Amino acid sequence: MPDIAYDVLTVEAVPDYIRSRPALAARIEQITDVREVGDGNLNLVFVVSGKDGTSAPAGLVLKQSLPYVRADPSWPMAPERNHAEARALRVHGSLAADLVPALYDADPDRFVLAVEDLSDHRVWRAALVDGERHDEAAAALGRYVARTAFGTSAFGLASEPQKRLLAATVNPALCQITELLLFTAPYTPGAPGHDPVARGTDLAAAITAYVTDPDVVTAIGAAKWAFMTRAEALIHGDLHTGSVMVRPATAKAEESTRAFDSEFAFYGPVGFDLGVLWANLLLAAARSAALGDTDNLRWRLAQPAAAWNAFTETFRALWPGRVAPATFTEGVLEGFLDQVRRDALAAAAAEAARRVVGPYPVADLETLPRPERAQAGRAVLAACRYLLLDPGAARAPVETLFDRVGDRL
Ligand code: SR1
Ligand code: MG
Repeated sequence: MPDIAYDVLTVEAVPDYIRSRPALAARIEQITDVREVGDGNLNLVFVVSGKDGTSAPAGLVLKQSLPYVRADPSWPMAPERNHAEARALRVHGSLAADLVPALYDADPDRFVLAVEDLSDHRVWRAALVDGERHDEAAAALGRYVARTAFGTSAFGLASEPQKRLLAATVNPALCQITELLLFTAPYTPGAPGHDPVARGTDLAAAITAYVTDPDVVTAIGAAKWAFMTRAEALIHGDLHTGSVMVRPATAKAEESTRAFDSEFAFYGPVGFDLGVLWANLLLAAARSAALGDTDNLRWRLAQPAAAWNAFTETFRALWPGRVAPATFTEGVLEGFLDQVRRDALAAAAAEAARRVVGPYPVADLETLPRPERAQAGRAVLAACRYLLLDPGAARAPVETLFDRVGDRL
């Protein structure tokens, strides 16, 4: 294990750590339970439960970045990603407080941030794997993307603060992960993670055909260029269903959806967030198709349009508040939304394909029995080819687009 130049938290060390941070000590006076629950690829995550000063239940979550990838300690990774996440949570929290976890504290020296405990929620991907339906989640995420995109773009912010925010949120290390895993390694023989037989010989031929198709490679290269250069807004940067917490409605509370884990946030193309979300809904749909679960398949194929419609409605509702309305005309809005849609299509294909081809697969497919898994992988690649290359896909309304995707699953 590499040497670490700062103290790494353990379950035993968490109570003293909380006592050392005034913003946290004020929230939780008596700690009754600490659990390490990190199951992502990168960080340590602790859920802390106890009581506040009035003996009412209290809880919070600590997230600490390590100087390497947790899932692969041989891969060094700057812990400053924790600062990127704190910055994004502050900004996104100011624009969409009901759709992200509240930020309680950020410790820049030990790369720890503290956020609201969402233990009454669960990760959306796990809920999807279990066949649950959260009817408001996709629309909530569409609103989240719209509010954070508008509010950090040059439409919603004056020129100088917008440029200052852009400069303060560059996130090179995490952008490089995405450039490598989504847009480069799958299409580069010899690159780390380029291994067409890693997922079994029954998928290898379909993978090789896809990643060596010159039209696919060119379309992915264009999407990579957009990802690297189109600095439209402070986007989440990794909005897959494992970065979303959901809670069903109860007698006491409404359904809730929160986008978390925004350490990949940077100024990028707004369509990237929507495309990554669409891709993971497509993977969930491929699971339903492989299991012959037609009800869930239909529901899952309808979710990308629910996200898109909420995104466009919310963005249009914010549009009258834009800066410089004389030059940011209705035509500019329509052109922007069309660009977002096209970026989303390509990002969806890049994200869905890398989950079939590359080294970070998803439970939606991995927990299927073997023959169904290979079948679902082939179907996802056929859908990606449609999204990337079919001229009809570029024009179709999002509802129709995902009906056609469904024809391929
Ligand atoms: C090394 S990080 C691998 C993946 O996990 C994150 O959630 C991102 O999706 C990244 O691509
Ligand atoms: Mg993550």
